[in-house]
Amino acid sequence: PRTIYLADYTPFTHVVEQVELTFRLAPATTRVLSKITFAPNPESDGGTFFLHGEALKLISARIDGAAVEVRPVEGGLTCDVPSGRFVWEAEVEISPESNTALEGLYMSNGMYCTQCEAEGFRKITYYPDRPDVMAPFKVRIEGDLPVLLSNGNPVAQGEGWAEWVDPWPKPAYLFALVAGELVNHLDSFTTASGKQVELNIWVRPGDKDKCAFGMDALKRSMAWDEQVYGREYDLDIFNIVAVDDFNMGAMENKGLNIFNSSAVLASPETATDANFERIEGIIAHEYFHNWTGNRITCRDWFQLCLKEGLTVFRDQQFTGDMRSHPVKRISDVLELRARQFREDNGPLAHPVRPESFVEINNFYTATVYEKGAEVIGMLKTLVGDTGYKAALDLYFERHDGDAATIEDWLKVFEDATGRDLSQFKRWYSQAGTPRVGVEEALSDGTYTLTLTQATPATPGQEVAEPLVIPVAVGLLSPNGDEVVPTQVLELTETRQEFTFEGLGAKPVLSILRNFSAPVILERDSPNAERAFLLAHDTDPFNRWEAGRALAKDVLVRMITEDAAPAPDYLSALNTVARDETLDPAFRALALGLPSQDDLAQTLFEARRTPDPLAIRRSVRALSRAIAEHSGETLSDLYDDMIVPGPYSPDAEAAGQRALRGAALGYLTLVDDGTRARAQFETADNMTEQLGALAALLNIDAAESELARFRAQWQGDRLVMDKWFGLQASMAPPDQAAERAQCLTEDSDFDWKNPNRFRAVIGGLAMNAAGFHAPTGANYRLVGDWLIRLDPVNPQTTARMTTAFQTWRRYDADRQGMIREVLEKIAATEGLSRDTTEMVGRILA
Ligand code: BAL
Ligand code: ZN
Repeated sequence: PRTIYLADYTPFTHVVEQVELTFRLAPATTRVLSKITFAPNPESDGGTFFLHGEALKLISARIDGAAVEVRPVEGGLTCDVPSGRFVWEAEVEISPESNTALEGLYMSNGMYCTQCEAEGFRKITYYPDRPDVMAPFKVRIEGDLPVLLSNGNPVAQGEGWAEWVDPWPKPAYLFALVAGELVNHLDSFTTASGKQVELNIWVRPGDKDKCAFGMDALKRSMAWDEQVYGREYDLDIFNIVAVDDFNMGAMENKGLNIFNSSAVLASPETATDANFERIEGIIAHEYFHNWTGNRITCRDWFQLCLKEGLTVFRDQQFTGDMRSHPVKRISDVLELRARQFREDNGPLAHPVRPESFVEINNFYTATVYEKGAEVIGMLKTLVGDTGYKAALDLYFERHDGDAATIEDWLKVFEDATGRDLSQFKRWYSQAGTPRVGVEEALSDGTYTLTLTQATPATPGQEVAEPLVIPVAVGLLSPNGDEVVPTQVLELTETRQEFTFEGLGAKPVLSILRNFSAPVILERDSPNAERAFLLAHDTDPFNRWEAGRALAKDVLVRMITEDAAPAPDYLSALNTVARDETLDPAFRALALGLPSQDDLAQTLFEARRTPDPLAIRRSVRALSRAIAEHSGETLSDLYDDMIVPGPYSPDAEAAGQRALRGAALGYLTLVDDGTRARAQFETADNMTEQLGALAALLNIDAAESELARFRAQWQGDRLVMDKWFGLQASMAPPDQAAERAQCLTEDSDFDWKNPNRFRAVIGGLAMNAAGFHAPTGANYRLVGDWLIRLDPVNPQTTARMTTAFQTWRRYDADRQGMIREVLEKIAATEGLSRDTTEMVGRILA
């Protein structure tokens, strides 16, 4: 397959002035008629006219009304064109019903829908399918279905047809069409300038009672973007559609967002608190793209982080404002470490703005999204709130209607704040997680902090340059008072000293407050200091972080030295759990232990080969010790944290349920599941029902509850995904292979549905000790399923190869077995470009 390079960017030969599309829908033989006005692009040096097109049956092509002879070339066609403006007309035939890749126009449960980002539009018709070609679209849909939707505003409709006009020029990746037997949850929103906008969430008839929360989240998102970023909505109507078969979470098509049903449908009975929060965040994310992504889009796909990093940053701010900033920050850092650090410290490491790719779908990654958001967070920290606001105002003013680049983005910050960002820009081009070292000294009242930085080599980047790292620090006196409030140190060199005057005694350092940069701190502070910070730090993130560092230290000693759970840690944790001045959601997070994957990576970095079974044993032993040590506290919490009244997904109630659920998880280890069984019986919401089921699965005593859960929820696809996912991810190591096999043979294992495939195969890959069971049976099972899925859905297959990205951490036997599986996948005849690239990079 061909590699594409950022350095090779050239503008398209033409501009598109207008696009008119007519769809005559039929499952196997949809006809797409296009009429596109092209004019020479003054910014192009010329070249051959080329249109992308894949899997299209060309019926006819005309230029200015006359038949034209086209020449098929790889990935599309060329033809001779007039030197000035001309009108291209084509008719093609496509087969939505046989499109299992879920890219382009496809069918899901009888409904037509599209997914065009990144390069799916070329499967709909011939077109310059690149984000820097923006045009207004007019769309006519003909089909025997009651609901026919596209982008923009509806302009005319009749029996079996509808016409839509989108006045805002957009790239083809934002095109969308939906047609089906759908019902709508209808609402409206009045913008700050008084414009009335019709809002709809379109779903299958049985799902109408699961839209209210999503609609409320949408209205809150619209209001928030006006208040915080001054961004108003710009069409008469905003439609959201829920689709069962979808590769991603959701898609921000202009005026017609298409959602994986798991990312929008929710009712108290079927969705957990975590689902509600995720839905709120994704609705906001897609809505915010209307400005950061749609009105200002990306020049080329290398600039993906321009819209994704910024939009993730915006949705994180939104969730923080809606809920709790410290809790959101801790959750985001947990995710960042679990997914992005894992990526950044392995064979798939790549810069936030990659410089080459084979298949762009492989770069919708935690690095582009989450590290992309961290980079924006650092920029905001460095220029301050006022500088950030001035830069964003300038960005919208200067680039509205543009297909922009990271250079454009950084330039608005430079122009608005006067700051030179040339060194900061390295965050976009340099992969790998920087390590920051810390040394402290106190002499004559002067406290000196020496910080160092180093970034390990990553694929294709042997030598890393120093970055601009904002390190937020505060100093506490030994009695817990803050002697130096938070200040941001700018670490720009490989080694740098910072001094603080007038300190009588050695202060306690609270460093990297609020996780001010996506780095790994290399600092072996004494556990007494960590316990002090856990009890006293004024920065909530670092309070949590101190507890986490303590837990990690205890666990590593248990794993490597067979140590007993440290009593100091147990009592510190107990104190936090009981502390009623702390938000229950925060306490729930504090009660969580580092993941088994996190521990495996920690051991690997300490040059020890992680043994997944030993890690699991120690985590379970520590959990049990916590349950025994804090039995009374946990039992009190379990009794006290009952939320009165009907279920509400709000942050406060969810936080109480989270703390109660954490307590239940521990208590179940020592009460034989009595409480969990009772909770399972009486739960009136999915958070409590699923929490009880998971607690019972954790002690391998959920047989009867699993059967009853299934009988109750058989007809609900999203809930059944939970049933599959929990079993795959929680099976004990010696049973994981057998259970996974059993789940894949289940009559409800609809493997072509990405949610279901991810629940089982992805769930198994997340079951650290189970996946790495010494026989290697699960490696082979996952490998064989990836080989089977690849011709059906390359995008989801390629995404799931990441199950193997950490393979070099493990012992020679496991590495050998994984290598064999990866080589078998790589040797599969006709393997997709997507999966070929991923497996090649993992093996390299
Ligand atoms: N643009 C793809 C889905 C998302 O990031 O919103
Ligand atoms: Zn996005």
